[in-house]
Amino acid sequence: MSDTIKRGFKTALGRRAFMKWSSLAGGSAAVLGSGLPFSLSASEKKAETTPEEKVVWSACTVNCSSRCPLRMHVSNDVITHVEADNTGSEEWGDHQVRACLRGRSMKQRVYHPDRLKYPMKRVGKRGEGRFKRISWDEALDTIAGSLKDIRSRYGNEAIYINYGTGTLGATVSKSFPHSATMIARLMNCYGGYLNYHNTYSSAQYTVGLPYTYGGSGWVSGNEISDLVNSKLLVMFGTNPAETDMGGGGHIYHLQQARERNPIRTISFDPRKNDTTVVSNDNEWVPLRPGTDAALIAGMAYVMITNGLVDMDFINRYTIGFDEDTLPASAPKGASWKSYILGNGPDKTPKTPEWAAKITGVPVHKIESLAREIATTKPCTITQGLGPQRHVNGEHTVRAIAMLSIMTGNVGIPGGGNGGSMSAYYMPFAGFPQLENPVKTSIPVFLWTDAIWRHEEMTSTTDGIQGSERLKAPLKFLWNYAGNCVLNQHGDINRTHEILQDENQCEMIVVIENHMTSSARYADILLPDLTTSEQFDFAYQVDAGNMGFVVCTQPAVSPMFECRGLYEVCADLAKRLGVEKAYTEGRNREQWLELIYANARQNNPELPSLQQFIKQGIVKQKRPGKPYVAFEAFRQDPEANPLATPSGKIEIYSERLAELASSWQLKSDEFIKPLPEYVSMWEGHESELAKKYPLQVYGFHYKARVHSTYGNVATIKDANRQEMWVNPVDAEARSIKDGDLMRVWNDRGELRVVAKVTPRIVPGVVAMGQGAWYSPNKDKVDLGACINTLTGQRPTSLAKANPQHSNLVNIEKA
Ligand SMILES: Nc1nc2c(c(=O)[nH]1)N[C@H]1C(S)=C(S)[C@@H](COP(=O)(O)OP(=O)(O)OC[C@H]3O[C@@H](n4cnc5c(=O)[nH]c(N)nc54)[C@H](O)[C@@H]3O)O[C@H]1N2
Ligand SMILES: Nc1nc2c(c(=O)[nH]1)N[C@H]1C(S)=C(S)[C@@H](COP(=O)(O)OP(=O)(O)OC[C@H]3O[C@@H](n4cnc5c(=O)[nH]c(N)nc54)[C@H](O)[C@@H]3O)O[C@H]1N2
Ligand code: SF4
Ligand SMILES: [Mo]
Repeated sequence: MSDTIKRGFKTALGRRAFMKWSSLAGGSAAVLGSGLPFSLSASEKKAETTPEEKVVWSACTVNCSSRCPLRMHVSNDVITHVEADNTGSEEWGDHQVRACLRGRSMKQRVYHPDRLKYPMKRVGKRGEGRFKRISWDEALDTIAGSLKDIRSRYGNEAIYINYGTGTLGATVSKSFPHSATMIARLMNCYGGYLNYHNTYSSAQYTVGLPYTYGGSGWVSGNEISDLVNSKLLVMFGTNPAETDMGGGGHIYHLQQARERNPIRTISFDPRKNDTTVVSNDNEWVPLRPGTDAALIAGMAYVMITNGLVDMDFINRYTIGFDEDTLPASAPKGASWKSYILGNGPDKTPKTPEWAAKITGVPVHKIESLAREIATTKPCTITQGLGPQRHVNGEHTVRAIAMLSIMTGNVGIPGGGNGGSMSAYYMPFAGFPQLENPVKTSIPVFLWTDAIWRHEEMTSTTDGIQGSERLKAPLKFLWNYAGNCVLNQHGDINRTHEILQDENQCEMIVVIENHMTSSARYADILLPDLTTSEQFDFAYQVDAGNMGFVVCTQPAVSPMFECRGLYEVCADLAKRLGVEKAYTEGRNREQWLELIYANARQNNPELPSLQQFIKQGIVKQKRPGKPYVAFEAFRQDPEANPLATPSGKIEIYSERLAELASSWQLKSDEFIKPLPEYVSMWEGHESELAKKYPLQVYGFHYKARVHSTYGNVATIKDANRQEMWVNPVDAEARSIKDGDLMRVWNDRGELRVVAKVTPRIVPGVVAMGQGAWYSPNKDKVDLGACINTLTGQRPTSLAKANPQHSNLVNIEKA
């Protein structure tokens, strides 16, 4: 075992290793403060040496926004089973945060046979999955050598940290955003790296909605617990029963609110999703994917022609509803009302008949729902992120907001702004970040483009930020706790092609727990510790009416030659000559102490660190009333204007009109100042639908969080990977429930079992996204990963991933 490895074992802090380390270090009391916070009490020490069971706090830090606490039962340095939070009570706001079955299966991930054990280097072609075991020294020397070489030839802009959300709930081992990772810290000491902006989750939302409401980035809706004040809940593509499953997740708060206030719910979704089936007073309104804006235009027609629009609200708080409130720069006929009534450039009234043809929702439904939504006040109108993960997503998010605006529900309790529901989070602190000397940033979805066509990419063609253009090709790819090299990025076969050319992207470093499809494309593959093997803080930012943070502690010793990221980057820093800047003389425990001290400054109610470690979890009920978005603006719009150019809600956006004329757009690309319905280049109205008549998308599935947990056999067995097919589409193709199907388009082909069900609208098929890509020799994906079928063409405004907008055909295999 090399010195480096020995050092790694010590500093990577398995509980035993840490004990040994801290007793060897001797000075740990001084280092760690008088309370010896990270070492064990006498009784705990006793437990260490006996085979008796001990219970260690940990957490599920994946990207499902629940970040559930876990209690690892350990015997003889082996996890025997996993339990959920046992603190608090049944009371909402002091509740137990009960992990879902995925988190409770954490043991299966820690001990999975595909667990990466040693550093490895690639010996076959990229993606072939042939590797050779190497030492940590060789691995780190190779990485440092490659960084020096690539930097000297292309500069720091050629180094990129890929999107990865596998541990975004952690602090030291945090994987998202890239700027908060230890890799970013290391690269910032070494001249920087190419940034990304936006996310795969919500780019169309975070880019689109601020044009209506101002500011930049995420626009929060009313807090989910504010639903106790509502009379009607209208959800567009919202499915917390699957996407926010944990005991601290949105579904729990939704149910709690409903128990207190059993309101009727209308769910617009191509699927009757799991959230919609759980309550009696839910109405499912199926519609075609990517057509929400048409449906809303049709409802707007009913509201406008029947005098159901809240004109007092419109006149005081908005611009661009009618011709009188259009900004001076706007042409005649550019208002929302003109668009809806057919007095705009397209001369098409957006009647319910017009909307019914596009959406598939019957005329009488559009009429009756428009009346109900306009006359039931307060009404919460909200959206998940499914509706925006489309070619026209930036328009859809603003169109959904139009319903809240026309009905005057913005800024009041029980109402909302049409955005996603928000949640309280308790103040805490993160790992202090260093500044990135490189300012250039690419849209997150365009990293493969940055490999092969960087010279074409400018601010007006590809949304490059921080610089006019992209000056260097992407040559060095860091990929930590992410599966977006292959599995989660668009168009797997195209990505494979791009990555095959080793002269283009020259080095791929993957840091993982398991042999994922992305890991197979690594040049150097590093085995990481799991959350169960290291000290960290796991922090909940999306917690309904109660925030919490967990002190995750090593349940078992580091396995095999796995090492923690902080320590690995410290060893790389040494090789790059930036150790002092990177560590600032601190080890992991000292950083955690500092972070906790910062957190206590932000949140004086936190207990001492020693107490926190002992109790494992801190919870805080939200003080005061649930958050109501734009409440101050509603109360006094002159004193509290929105952060839009006009200070008002901008139904017509001059800024978008300006982008539409200054950006270089292809003939079928579009940026419009109004939230109009625009048909998609890959949708049911496009030319391609003649060849591939079915729309397909991958919903976020309870079997996994993206691809994470996708290799846990028991969960897989309980949630088969299957494609939902309407009986009409199945019968036309003689497909029966349970049949294996061939699914294909010009980009790829997969095999998946049919679930024939009326819970999906005809003309549309769907399956869980995130299944593990596993191609046969003909590149037919037997794992049924949706990204075998998706594309790499970005949306017009956000330059984002329209991964829900795809056409395919299916037949019995
Ligand atoms: N077609 C389609 N594609 C999509 C989506 C979609 O809806 N449709 N959704 C998109 C969205 S919203 C997102 S956020 C992305 C998510 O994409 P990713 O961020 O890539 O998410 P995961 O697939 O969960 O990959 C996380 C990886 O982290 C690893 N991991 C977990 N814990 C640890 C750890 O402690 N250490 C290390 N080193 N690794 C760890 C897991 O093994 C897993 O491989 O996918 C996007 N892709
Ligand atoms: N179990 C589990 N939970 C997760 C995740 C996971 O992978 N698994 N991923 C997490 C992450 S990172 C994210 S970003 C969120 C994602 O959460 P979302 O993006 O909200 O999840 P989706 O399943 O893509 O979409 C939600 C609903 O929108 C519907 N939908 C799709 N297209 C349209 C449309 O055009 N119009 C309308 N009205 N509805 C549409 C889908 O059928 C689905 O029921 O979930 C998080 N939670
Ligand atoms: S997957 Fe999500 S809901 Fe399930 S345990 Fe993990 S954090 Fe909680
Ligand atoms: Mo996401």
